[in-house]
Amino acid sequence: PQLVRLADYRPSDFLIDTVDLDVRLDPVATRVTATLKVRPNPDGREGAALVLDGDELKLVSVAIDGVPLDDDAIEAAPERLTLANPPRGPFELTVVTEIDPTANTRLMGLYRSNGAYTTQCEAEGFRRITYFLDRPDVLAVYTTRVEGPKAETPVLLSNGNLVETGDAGDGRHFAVWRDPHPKPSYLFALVAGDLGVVEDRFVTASGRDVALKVFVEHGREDRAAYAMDAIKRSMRWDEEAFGREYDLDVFMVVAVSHFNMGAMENKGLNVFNDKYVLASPETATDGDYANIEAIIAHEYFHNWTGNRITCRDWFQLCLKEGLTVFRDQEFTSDTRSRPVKRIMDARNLRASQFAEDSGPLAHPVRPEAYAEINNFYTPTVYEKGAEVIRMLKVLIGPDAFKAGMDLYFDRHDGEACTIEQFVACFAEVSGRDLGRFMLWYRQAGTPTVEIRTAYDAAAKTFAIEAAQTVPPTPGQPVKQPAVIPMVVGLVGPDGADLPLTVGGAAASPVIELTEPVTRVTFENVAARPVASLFRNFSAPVKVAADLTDDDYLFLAAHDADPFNRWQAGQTVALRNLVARVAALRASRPQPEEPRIADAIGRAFAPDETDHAYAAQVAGLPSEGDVAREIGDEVDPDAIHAARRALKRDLAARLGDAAAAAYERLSETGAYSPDAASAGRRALKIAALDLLAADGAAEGVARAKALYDGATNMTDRIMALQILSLHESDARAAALAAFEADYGDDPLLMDKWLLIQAATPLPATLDRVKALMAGPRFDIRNPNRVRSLVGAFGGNPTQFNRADGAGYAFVAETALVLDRINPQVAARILGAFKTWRALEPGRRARAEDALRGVAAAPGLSPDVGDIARRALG
Ligand code: HT7
Ligand code: ZN
Repeated sequence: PQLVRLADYRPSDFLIDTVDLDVRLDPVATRVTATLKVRPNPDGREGAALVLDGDELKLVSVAIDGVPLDDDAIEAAPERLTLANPPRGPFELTVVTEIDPTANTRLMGLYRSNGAYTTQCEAEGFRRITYFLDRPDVLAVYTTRVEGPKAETPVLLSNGNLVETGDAGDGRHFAVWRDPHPKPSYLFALVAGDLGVVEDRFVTASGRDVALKVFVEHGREDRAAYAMDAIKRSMRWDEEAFGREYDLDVFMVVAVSHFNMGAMENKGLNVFNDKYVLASPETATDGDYANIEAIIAHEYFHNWTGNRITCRDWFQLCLKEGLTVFRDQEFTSDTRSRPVKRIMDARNLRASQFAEDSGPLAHPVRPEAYAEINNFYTPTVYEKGAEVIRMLKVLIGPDAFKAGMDLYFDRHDGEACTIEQFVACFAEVSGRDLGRFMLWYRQAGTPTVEIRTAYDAAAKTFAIEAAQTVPPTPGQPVKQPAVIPMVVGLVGPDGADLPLTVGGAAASPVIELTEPVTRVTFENVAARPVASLFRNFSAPVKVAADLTDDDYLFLAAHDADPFNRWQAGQTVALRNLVARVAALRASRPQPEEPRIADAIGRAFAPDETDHAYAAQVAGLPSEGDVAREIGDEVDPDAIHAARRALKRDLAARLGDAAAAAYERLSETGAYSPDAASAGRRALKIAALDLLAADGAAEGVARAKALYDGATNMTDRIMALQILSLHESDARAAALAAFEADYGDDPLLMDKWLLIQAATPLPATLDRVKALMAGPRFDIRNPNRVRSLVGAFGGNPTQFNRADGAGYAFVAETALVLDRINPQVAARILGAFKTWRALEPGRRARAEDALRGVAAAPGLSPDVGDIARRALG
């Protein structure tokens, strides 16, 4: 396969200053006339041919300055339009193409779903609409005329401000939109259909009156209020936290049902997967509300980090994605609970990014080569990309970080930038050399930091020795030490932090690990402390410290850092789970650690008021966490059994406390999605989960009662999820009732599909196959595919069935889907990202399945790339 390499970047030979698009909508033959003002790029090669990108395009005509070109002046193919001898100076190029939006099942470019037209252009979808220099460093001002039938497309939208509407005859009408901000083609959008709208307004800090519009399917308008509220709060927050104002007269969000990802930040016209817009207490869970708020914020924040300042090339994807994730994390931290957000982000990073980073698909935050860019919208680029920025802030401090961001916005507004240009802003304001810090962008792999501590009672010193290693990853066998900010505290015997003194002076809690081994000795340490390491998860690393379980239990009770207080309990539980797995595999009795119940049980204390935080404390490490901790020869069944045994043990010890907490926290009053109320529900469900551990009859009865009496979707879904874990009449009845009640609501059926696909029961695979053949599934809808096949791929015991049937099913489904939607098919295949860590039997079966995919004829670049890289 053809690899695109960062090292081969060169500026475009031509620039396009303006784009006039005339789009005449038709279900199967949409005609697009693109009039482009083109000029040679002074930084490009003189005399070069003009090569425009295309993808499955049908060319109708080409003209230069109004003069049609003969066939021999052009070379036209569906994937390329070449003009060998374009004019040497500026010229106007008019290209007419025809496309079939109904046949577009890839959902890239212009497609039609449920009768409405939508576009998706990131990363390389614009070339499926017209021939273009479809690369992010070609910025143009767009004017778009959309024309369609009044009856089917009363709503006609594109980027920017509406400048004209009118009748086009024949029952058709048109709208002209002009976006004054130069943008790359990937930010272009067009939406047309018969949609309902919810409207509001926002006045920016400088007094611009902005019309806000959320477009949804008719009849769903009553589910758009939360998204609208989140838009307004995001706009205000970006003004206050980053000094960024909105810059058009209208901001629009459109919810669509067929969408490859979560949402898309098209300039002034964000297009969303409807799952991340629509919410009501009866149909959405607390998690849905939190996702909607975060994703609305994320896409809105792109207006500055991504749209006003964009990427020079797709290798720089983390420039906009890592930074925008960082910004949405900060928004959520300010809006909800900062410690809880940090814990959830760390959990998520470990589950998705650490897993990716330790397997065959590992790549740097800024990759250096790709075969298919769609496969690099990954947790590494997004979430690790955000962690790198967070480390930068820890290293240079909040004031310099703010100054660096301001400089970045001032200096690069309207440009297409690189990571080097971004980091240079922080180097400049802080006066620091950040050259070595750049390794975080270049080196893949999660560093491990091994810590040794020593207290010298006579000298009253406490020494910390930190040894870092970065593991080899595909294409990178040898690594250099990273620059790792380790934020520490020394917790004294009374539980209070001790002052930090080094060299006779007050020391910063930020220790910079820059060498293979870094040592620091704290002075005047009156009594043996317990080291609290990597407070607030100050770096995305694995930590192996010489602290004892006693030390961690002490931190779980006393650490002033809420992240590490949570982490300490998790570490003890994780150690016990690893020991339990080893015992199971050696047929030894299960090792018990009764004090885990003390750490976890704190969550259910009657005087606990921070319920959201307590819910995190009550949660055990996941099966994936245990698998990663074990590292190789992983047996998912043993891990599942060990975790179940620990839960049983905890249920026996904490049953009364959990039951009391469940009663105390049970819902009174009307549902509200706010963070405190959601936290209360989360803790209640954690208590119920423990009470129902191992299918305990009393807990199952409570879950059934909660399901039957639920007054909101959070309780209903959580009860269903708990009931689904074990075969029972209550399980079957609740699943049947849910389908009967919500069968006509696809987003609720997604939850129903997901719960069944994620169940750790031997019947799961057969049920998933049956569901796939049933009426609630549609392979053309990515949400359905993710809910059923994606969730199955994340099911630790059933995807990893010892007989290999789980692997075969996902591989076969990916091949079928590849013919319809390669991007989503490639995502489904991501289930194999940790296959090499499995025990030999499963490993061999997973490899067989992957080899079958790789050998299949006619693979898309998307699936071919994942299969080949997964096999290594
Ligand atoms: N920038 C977007 C990423 C994206 C995407 C979205 C929908 C469909 C296909 C897509 N390809 C890339 C979303 C974001 O990160 O904000
Ligand atoms: Zn994004």
